[in-house]
Order: sequence, then structure tokens, then C-alpha cells
Amino acid sequence: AESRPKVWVSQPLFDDIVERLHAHFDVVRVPDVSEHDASAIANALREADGALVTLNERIGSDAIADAPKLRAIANVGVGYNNLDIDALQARDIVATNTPDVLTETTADFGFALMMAAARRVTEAERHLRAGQWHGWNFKGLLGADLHGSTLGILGMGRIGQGIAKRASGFDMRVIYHNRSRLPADVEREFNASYVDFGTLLAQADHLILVLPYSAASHHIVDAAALAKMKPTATLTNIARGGIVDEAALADALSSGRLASAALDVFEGEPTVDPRLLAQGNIVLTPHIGSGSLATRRAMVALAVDNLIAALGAGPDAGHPSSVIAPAADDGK
Ligand code: 8YV
Repeated sequence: AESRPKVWVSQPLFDDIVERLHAHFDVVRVPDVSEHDASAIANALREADGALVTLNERIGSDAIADAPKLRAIANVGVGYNNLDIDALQARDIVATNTPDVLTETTADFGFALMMAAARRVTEAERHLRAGQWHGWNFKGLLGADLHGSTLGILGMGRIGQGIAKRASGFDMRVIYHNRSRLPADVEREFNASYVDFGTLLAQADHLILVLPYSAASHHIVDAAALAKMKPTATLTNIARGGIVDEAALADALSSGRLASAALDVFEGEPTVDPRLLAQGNIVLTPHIGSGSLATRRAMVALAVDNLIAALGAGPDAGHPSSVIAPAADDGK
């Protein structure tokens, strides 16, 4: 009998879902692989026909070049800056991600963080827990309103649109900036106006970052950008840490040039810049934007389906539902 394709599952994930891979493949787990250990990742890929990975596994060009059998990588997550897409593309290796299933959950969480920053929820809780609440204080811990304010969305993809949809229920005025302007009917649907990046920064009372990380978005929110924001504004990042210059953000928060921030993602995560940790007016969460149980399960299920399809094993052989490489417009 033909030997079955080998797939590498990089993380424990949900056993009852990952189990579906066993019907088609020899599943290799490397439980002792430290998440960021490049040589262990390369070793795992060297023998693999396919892999199910998370943002913790950086799949670089060296590992890809050294993986002769590799035909498919299913990324658990919508963002895929952990994958060297050009190297995958050059080898015609199929790469997939998990959009859509996490859109609403992540938009919910973006709203939660923005509200927490505006109304100083975690700062107030720390104050109370530290025994610093010595009586009700009329002027204590005053925040900013969401209702009636202007929401700026940088990155108007699926999650950005989910946030815009929620904002209309909060009577917010929505402005957005995106690589490309949305069609007029979509702008109308979300009640969102397109503005240039400078206008977005200058007019937003609350700015939320929901764009993919790339060379083009690296530190796009830097000192110069922060200087254009209102001193009363909040900044929320649920995209990727590298989009924000964290040192500049810490400066803006400590000098009062920005009222508050909320970050779910960090440039060097899981390490958090001590200058951010030292600020009171910041909400910090450990990259949990898509983290509802139902959604994390749906992400794994989609990645498993994608891997089965990409390796040509299932009923939808060859047609994973969310392909990020090879690009559709590569002439095929
Ligand atoms: C995931 C995320 O938890 O989807 C993304 O881009 O950042 C998160 O939802 C992460 O990617 C898991 O690999």
C-alpha cells in the first residue's frame, strides 16, 4: 500500500478536531518543540507533506527550502506574517489561513479593549484591588465617551467592518483608512467615510488598528503619527505589535500626548516592553482577540479542513476554502 502523507501538528490545539487528520495522514506531533525554536521547526518540516501551524511557528525560507516533500501549510489564524509567503509561492506550496470564522469574535474583543481604554476599566480595577479606593470620588478616574465620538479604523477588512457595524449601535461617527477605498455601497452599509491616514489620525477620538502586518505597515503608527492624534484620544491595537512603535507610544502616554491605549499584540510578544508595563493608562492583554472557545474551535476545524483539501485527501480535494498562496493571479 502507498504510504500515507505525513503531517506535522505544531501545537496541542483541540484533540477531537485534530483527530480528523488521522483518517488521511500519519500525524506527527512534536510536543517538546519550543515554540520559537527554528531548528526544531525545520526538523519537523523536513519530513512533512503538510503542516498545521499557529502564529508561534515562524516558517522561514530556510526551513521551506529544506522541506522537499512539503505541499501544504494550514495556518491557524487569519494573520500569516509567520509564514514566508514568497518562499511558499516559489515552491508552489499551498498555504491557507482562517478568515471569517474569527471576524465577529475579534471585532467583539476590539470593542471591549477600546471601551476598557476609554473608560479606564483595568486601571480602575487595579486601583481598587490595590486598596486605593478610599471613598467615592466625583472626579476620580474620569474617562472618555464612546457614544457621540469619532471612531477611526485603520484597515477596513472583515474585522474592521465588524467593528464599524458595532460602532453604529454606539452612535459613533466612523471614519476609516485602507489601502484601497471600499465601494460606495459598502461604505453606506457600514456608515463609514474614507479619509487619508493623516485625517484619520487627526480626527479620531478612538483609533483602532485592524490591518495586516507587512513591511508597509511596520511602525506605521510611529512618533510622527502619534503626534497628529488628539491628546484626548485612545489607541487600540488588535492586529500585530509591529504596526506600532512601542517606544513612541510609551512616550506619548507618559507625556500626556495620548490619553490611553489598549494593546492585545506586541512587537516582541510574549515579551512586553517594560516602558509599556510601567504606564497606568494602558490596557494590556496577551493576544486573545480571537479567544472565545467556539471561535478557537472553529479556527482549528477550518485549518484541518484546509489541510485535508490542500493535500488532496478529502471530498474537496485541492480546494481549501481560504488559500493565501499560491496567489490566484499567478497565471494558472
Ligand atoms: C490567533 C491571530 O490566535 O488570527 C490571527 O491572526 O492573531 C489570532 O487569532 C493566532 O493567529 C493563532 O495562530
